[in-house]
Amino acid sequence: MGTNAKSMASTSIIDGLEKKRKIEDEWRSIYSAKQPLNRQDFPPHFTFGVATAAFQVEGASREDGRGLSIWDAFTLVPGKICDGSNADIAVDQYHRYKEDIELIAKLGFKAYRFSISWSRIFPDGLGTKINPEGKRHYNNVINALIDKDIQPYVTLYHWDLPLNLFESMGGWVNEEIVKYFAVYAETCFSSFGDRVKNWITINEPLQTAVNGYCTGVYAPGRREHSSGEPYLVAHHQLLAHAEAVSIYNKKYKDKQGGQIGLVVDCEWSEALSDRVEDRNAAARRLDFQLGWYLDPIYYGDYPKSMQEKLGDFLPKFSERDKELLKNSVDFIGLNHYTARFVRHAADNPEHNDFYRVQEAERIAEWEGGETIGEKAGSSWLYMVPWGVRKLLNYISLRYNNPPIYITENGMDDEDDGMSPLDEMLDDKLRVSYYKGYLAAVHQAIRDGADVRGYFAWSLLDNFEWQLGYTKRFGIIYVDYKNGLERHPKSSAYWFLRFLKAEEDKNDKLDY
Ligand code: GBH
Repeated sequence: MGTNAKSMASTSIIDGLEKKRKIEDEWRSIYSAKQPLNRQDFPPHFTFGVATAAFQVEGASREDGRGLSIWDAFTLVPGKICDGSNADIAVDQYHRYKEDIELIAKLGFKAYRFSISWSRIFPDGLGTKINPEGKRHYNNVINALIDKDIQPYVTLYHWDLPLNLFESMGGWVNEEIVKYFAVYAETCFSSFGDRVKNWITINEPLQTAVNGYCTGVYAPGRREHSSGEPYLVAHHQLLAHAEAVSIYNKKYKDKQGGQIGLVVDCEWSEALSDRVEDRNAAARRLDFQLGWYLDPIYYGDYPKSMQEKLGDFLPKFSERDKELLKNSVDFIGLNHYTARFVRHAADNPEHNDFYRVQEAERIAEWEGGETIGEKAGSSWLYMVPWGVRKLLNYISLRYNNPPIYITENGMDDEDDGMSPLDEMLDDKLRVSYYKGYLAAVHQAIRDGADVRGYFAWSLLDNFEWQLGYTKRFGIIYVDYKNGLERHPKSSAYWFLRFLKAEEDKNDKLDY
């Protein structure tokens, strides 16, 4: 870097700090005017729920005919999971679903977002023979929820691809997968759709594309063709989503009266300065996280910035694909945790894929230690409540005010095994995270965003993918050393008060 470039970069960083402080000041004044919020401040039909995913909570990995998934195989590869753990037992929700549902009800949540394990329904993924035990299990879960007046929000795919579909055909790189996903999805609609009115096809296709097929941090751990495979994988996930939705709309929707959507994940990207190249970099990052999936759905093709940067690596949609994809969601599910400032960085020939070039553009920490927000347990997660307001407004503007559910939001604590239980249960930082983010969601609704629901991630501490059990995202603590006992944290009691304020201010969790 020449001297010139260097001094430009440092001015840009100083601008960034000023900008950050200004945004924070503005947010602080809105935030303090809003506290304390409670459920009544949100629209009456707004849904409050909690979320989990099958692989992270179920366990019972080899019971009742379940087939293995790519994550079962991945956890066996030495070095992939930081504490060497696996999810064979996880937090045993497969056997404890009644107790967990009881807790959800007691806390006052009216919805539970969980995912179905594809390989419990079709052990080899091929869709030829349904596993009756798998179907029975989810029937039990759904019935138990409805009994307690909790609406199931069901994700069909939260990363646990049947292993056979990877081993026999490469998983998501192969377009054939679309038809297997369609058979699985239809089986779920016809088996459970009389009671499930809220469907999500795929959770965070971005993560399967980039971490599954570029960095290799997630199953199936592919890195070999990182400049091409992620884009194929994303493409096929979009087509699978569209196919499933088209089946639902044609054959089930009228009869069953439900809605169906896609869950995308996105950080907020704030340009570090008003310089054009920084603004472009921030906009481009949003394209590469969100536009990648939502532009084909709302505008029929990938964002221009992706087409320009990726050329032939970006697959093309046929006219039929475009037709199927067009408006193929009733709502957008948004998983959102954190934000970054973004500063333009020149393409670096050392980075062999565009994903890494963009990672180099993100800024969360300044020299001297100031951060974009308070740090959570995971290295990527900083508390930046104003980011969710900006992101919701951005989505509303760009996609013409679609219905949005926040399908995940939350933060984690590090578990170093040293802190006493009392301390782990009194999760003050998590309470302030939820207060801040809910206030920002509330503000976005006032700004005009059509936000319909909010799900806290997560109901329980659970298997946090490559980080194993070292990070705890739950509002309920799980005691891994003592029979997986559940203990509500302060944040769970906070939600109870928030949700039930109108019913009984002194309601206590009898647990
Ligand atoms: C969600 O993804 C998942 O849907 C959920 O299953 C998970 O438990 C939750 O996050 C909490 O992590 O380790 O630096 O490579 C949110 C988006 C994308 C955030 C991948 C963490 C890993 C970054 N996630 N990212 S790194």
